[in-house]
Amino acid sequence: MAEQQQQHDDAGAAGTRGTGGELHQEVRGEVALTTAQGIPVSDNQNSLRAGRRGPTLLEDMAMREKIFHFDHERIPERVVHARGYGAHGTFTTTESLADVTTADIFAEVGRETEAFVRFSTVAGAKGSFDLARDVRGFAVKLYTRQGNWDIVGNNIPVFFIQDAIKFPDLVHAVKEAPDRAFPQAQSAHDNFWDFVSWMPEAIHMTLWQMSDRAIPRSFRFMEGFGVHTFRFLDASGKATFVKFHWKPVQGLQSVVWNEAVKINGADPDFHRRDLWDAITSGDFPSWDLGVQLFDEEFADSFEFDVLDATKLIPEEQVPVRIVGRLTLDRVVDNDFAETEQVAFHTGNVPPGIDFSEDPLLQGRNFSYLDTQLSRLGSTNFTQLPVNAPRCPVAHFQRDGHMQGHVPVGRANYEPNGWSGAERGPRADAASGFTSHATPLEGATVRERSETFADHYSQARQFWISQTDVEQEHIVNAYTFELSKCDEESVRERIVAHLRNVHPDLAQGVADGLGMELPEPADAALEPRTDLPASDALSILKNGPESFAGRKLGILLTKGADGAVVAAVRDAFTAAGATVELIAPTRGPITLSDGTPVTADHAVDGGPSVLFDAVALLPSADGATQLVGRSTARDFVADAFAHRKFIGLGADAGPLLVAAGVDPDDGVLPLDAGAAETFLTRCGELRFWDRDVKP
Ligand code: HDD
Repeated sequence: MAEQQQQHDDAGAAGTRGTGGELHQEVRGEVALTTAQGIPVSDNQNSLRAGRRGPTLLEDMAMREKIFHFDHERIPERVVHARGYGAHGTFTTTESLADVTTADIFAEVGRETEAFVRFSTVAGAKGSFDLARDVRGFAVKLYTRQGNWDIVGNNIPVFFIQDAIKFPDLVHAVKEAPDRAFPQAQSAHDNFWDFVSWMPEAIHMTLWQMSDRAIPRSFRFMEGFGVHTFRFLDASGKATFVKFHWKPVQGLQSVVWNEAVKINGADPDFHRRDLWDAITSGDFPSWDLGVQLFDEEFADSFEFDVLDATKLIPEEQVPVRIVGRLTLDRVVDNDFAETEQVAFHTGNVPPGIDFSEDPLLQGRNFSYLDTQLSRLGSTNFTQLPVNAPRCPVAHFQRDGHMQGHVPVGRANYEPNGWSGAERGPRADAASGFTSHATPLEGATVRERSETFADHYSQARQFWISQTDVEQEHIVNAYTFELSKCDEESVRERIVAHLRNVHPDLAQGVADGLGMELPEPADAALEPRTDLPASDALSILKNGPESFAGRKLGILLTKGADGAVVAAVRDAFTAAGATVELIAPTRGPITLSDGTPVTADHAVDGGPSVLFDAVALLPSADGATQLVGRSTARDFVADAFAHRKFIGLGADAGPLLVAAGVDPDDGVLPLDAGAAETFLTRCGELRFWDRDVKP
């Protein structure tokens, strides 16, 4: 059977993997089309009918089976994180953690563990656009030798709420309103901000959400966080608290809001296309796994409760220790089979890792397993190839819809008196999963510890850790979102909370909205003003060191200087960047030196928002031609407004003038000799000193 399966898999692109089928049938050297029952099909164009112009016959089982299957192709989308994109990879352990955990994955340096990652937005439907202002999901499945370990995280290290009982309210509030069914994939509406205004614990997270973290340039350029405090357990059962971080080797990068809005129109699949292109071109993205380890003593002395998911532990207080690297190197074969059917669960932890009492995590541990039944329709979803552990599985769970295993033997219960193969598996206290022996006390209550009561101090810490540009973006984002709220009282209540965060933030937003500053909101605990800034919280302080992995767009025309185009292309490509050409049409054109080139985009379909930097290299005639096209003028004006570096060819001047651009130090003259200098400047990604308001 195993051999037959292998042959089956080898059948090629037209084949299917992992269905347990037999050898494909062949016809004239090609794979024969069959029904799902394996019956060869003679005609896939015409249904069986009574006479050439007569009605179709019920007897046409091939047609009925085909349409039956099609009618049921869709499954319910995820109730949150519906829009996502997945890829395969490998996690390599670079530092042993054998001193603090028995988890096999950290037992020795060099251990490789297969991985699957799904990135997502939270609020939008499966078909929504990629650059919504939203939190990004960062869910990692590690197929360890002791079973699957899922780190179901986000690209933001804190969460909106402290208790899972509020999750349905949060999600209802952010999704489209139930009566009108809009707005889609965004938080800029009354319901969301109304909810937040009654939930001061959410304010810290909204600072992150209104920062550029919520409009990442790519999945490749964002961090991931496990959010909660977990426990590592050593062989003696001793616990060490741990928080998980994924740090992109590519550095952090976001787009600006005006750009995000335009990208959503120009390429709604911007993020998934980026990941697909990077992996298929061999530019494999990597993240370092970091752990913050701390003990009870630290937890007791820390200013906030380590069980409160609306708080983080600054890296300056507990450094992030890098212990492994995750590299994504394979796109999926099939989006539905893998990315849509992958099922993550915070409860999936191998021996050596355990939960904390974080009330958000505790609720999640119920929700994830539960939701898979609605979504995947059977308790047997663990048998799907993307979900199946790579280590042996042996249990007495039996039957259920779509049971794909054929258990042998008599025993389906334990203990039993059978022997040998009949006996079945047994639990083992020494090697099996154990839970931390946490001393617990107290009566049953519906109360929150007062250690969860400070809702503003870390929000302020986040604010003061940002650069001026980042603060400006946060003010603009709150202003934009609240300006979409029709209810004046909602705007007032939010600004009242912001007064407890920082006066500059509150004033900036109030000015942007054209309103008087309201009184500060009542605070359960007086906000602290003594927390120091933390550089790790800023994107711009943690940017990349080069233009590698980024994309340059060259706007050119027939007769463009071939030597300059070649020099720029060579320099950027050698530095690990991608170069794409934009021309008036996609058809082949000839450069000044006779080189034929084919554009990757026609100018109407390749706006500058798709690129990290642009070069304007038209011929003199071409520049005159482009001046007359609004899309070419927008190309230049947007690149300038989004503070991108612009390489200016000798004949491109008229284009700048037509776009209304007054060149500054971020607009660099570009000839063949200047390609390297231009590349180095582009490594800064944006010319933030540019004085523009998009
Ligand atoms: Fe959740 C999906 C991350 C709180 C209930 N969540 C989901 C996904 C991610 C997160 C990345 C997508 C997984 C995938 O790609 O398939 N969720 C988080 C984080 C949270 C969080 C970082 C807070 C720290 N979630 C949270 C709570 C609950 C849920 C408090 C419920 C009480 N989340 C779900 C869910 C989903 C889900 C309903 C939808 C689809 C799925 O699980 O498989 O169970």
